[in-house]
Amino acid sequence: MLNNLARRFSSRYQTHLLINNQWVKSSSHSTFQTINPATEEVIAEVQRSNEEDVNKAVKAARNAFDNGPWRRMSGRERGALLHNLAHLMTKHQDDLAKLETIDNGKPISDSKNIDVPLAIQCYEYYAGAANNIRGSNIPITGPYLCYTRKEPKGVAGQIIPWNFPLLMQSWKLGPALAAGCTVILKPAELTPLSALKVGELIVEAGFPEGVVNILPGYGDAGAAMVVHPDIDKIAFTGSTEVGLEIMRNASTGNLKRVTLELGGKSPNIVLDDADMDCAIAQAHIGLFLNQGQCCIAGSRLFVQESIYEKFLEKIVESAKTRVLGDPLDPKTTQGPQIDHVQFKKILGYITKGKQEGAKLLLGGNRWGKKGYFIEPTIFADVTDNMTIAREEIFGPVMNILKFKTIDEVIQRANNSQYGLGAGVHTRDIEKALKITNSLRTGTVYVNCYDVFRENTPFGGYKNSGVGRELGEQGLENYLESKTVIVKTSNDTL
Ligand code: TXE
Repeated sequence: MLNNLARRFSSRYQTHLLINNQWVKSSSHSTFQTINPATEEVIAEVQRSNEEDVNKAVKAARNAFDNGPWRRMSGRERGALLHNLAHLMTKHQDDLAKLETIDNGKPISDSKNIDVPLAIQCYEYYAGAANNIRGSNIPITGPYLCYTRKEPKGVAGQIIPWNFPLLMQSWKLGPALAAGCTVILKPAELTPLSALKVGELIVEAGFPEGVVNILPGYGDAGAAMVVHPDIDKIAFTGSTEVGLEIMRNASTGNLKRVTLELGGKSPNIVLDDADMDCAIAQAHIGLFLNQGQCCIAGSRLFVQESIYEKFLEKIVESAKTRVLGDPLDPKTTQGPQIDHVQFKKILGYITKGKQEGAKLLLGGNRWGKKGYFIEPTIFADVTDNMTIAREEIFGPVMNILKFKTIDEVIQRANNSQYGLGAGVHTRDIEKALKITNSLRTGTVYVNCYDVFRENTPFGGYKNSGVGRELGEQGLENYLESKTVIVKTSNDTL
């Protein structure tokens, strides 16, 4: 039985599976609840996909790829559909931002100014890129014409997380559709709502049947996609643990192409010659953005010895200015954590930090009585071997470590299983470049942090992932290269 809120919700928004451009119930007819993390209330009952639904969606996507009109569309025509989608998302931007905020808990000002516009820009970028896919002409020895064609990989299975639901959907769908693949996308069970709203807009934009299929559900549906022999490519963003499992299982049944974007423990390094106010502002964004639920969060903040005490004083003052509260209030800058599981996990890390001897300078507790809010928390005197310096906390918990020399900080920064991002703050370009070139991470920010652009590759070294998303490299993930050699007559030589 639906409660009143959920009933009202489902009269306005989709809560079903999208297969072949039809909104359908799950095969098992089972549902799951999605919760507003600020109020702990049920927002909606959503249909829960299982393996049978995955089979149906793959069949639709396979048929659309092999036989449908999609296959014969030009890049310009695919791009036009992506433009339609971007346009419809712009028209519905307020609704999308609100859905994102109630389902995920992120402040409405972030949903409006970060998530929604970046997602739209991603679709716009790939709308243009669709008409710019090309192979090359290769002069070879002998009477031959040789060229390469770039062709879509086929059916793509895409599994996304809950921290940036709309944005992660655009990073996955944009390049896949530009390339000409068909897609089965599984949003995270904690945040299915904005993905389903985009599904409505995809149908309205005019994408042919079976090109985009959306399966709300849990990890079991994702796991069924990973082993399905008719899926050609898997793209996943989520935990390193599940990423490793996907890598192991993706060759069951067929040899899937795999891209993974996983966890991190990114070092953010502040040298003693940095503009301190700027470094503090960037370190603040780098850690507290999205309640600390960012894969690239600068969660190991290394500060050079001679400015250490002053830096601590100032960054604590800055963290005190965070405004916790109702995420729908435009003044709020920090919302709740995504759910009870993450909330408890983060509080567990805070306890560990205290037990292992880190110095708690700020916060450390639950905030309020309802919702999964955690106070902005700052630990100083963190050492490399502490649990909070090694494991991904994924919450508003800043860990500050002291260092003396550049060589020392490079070695310590690289001493991690992860390699997603890093930051360097200094006025000295030589030092900035030395550190940048020595770090084994997919992105390095110099005197900034958390700058995301649709045309800029994003991804990790080491256990932070495989491959790069966004930009041209993101598109390549969905393309195969075919070499064509045509015999010509000797006269053409
Ligand atoms: O991730 P999961 P969770 C990290 C972060 C967080 C931790 C756990 O540290 O605390 O992961 O989060 C689907 N086969 N990140 O448990 O389980 C799942 O349904 C296929 C970092 O939420 O990895 C969801 O759609 N799919 C990260 C997606 O995987 C499976 C963002 C992510 O869920 C599956 C999120 C399986 N066996 C968490 N099991 C980032 N890189 O930004 C689950 N899923």
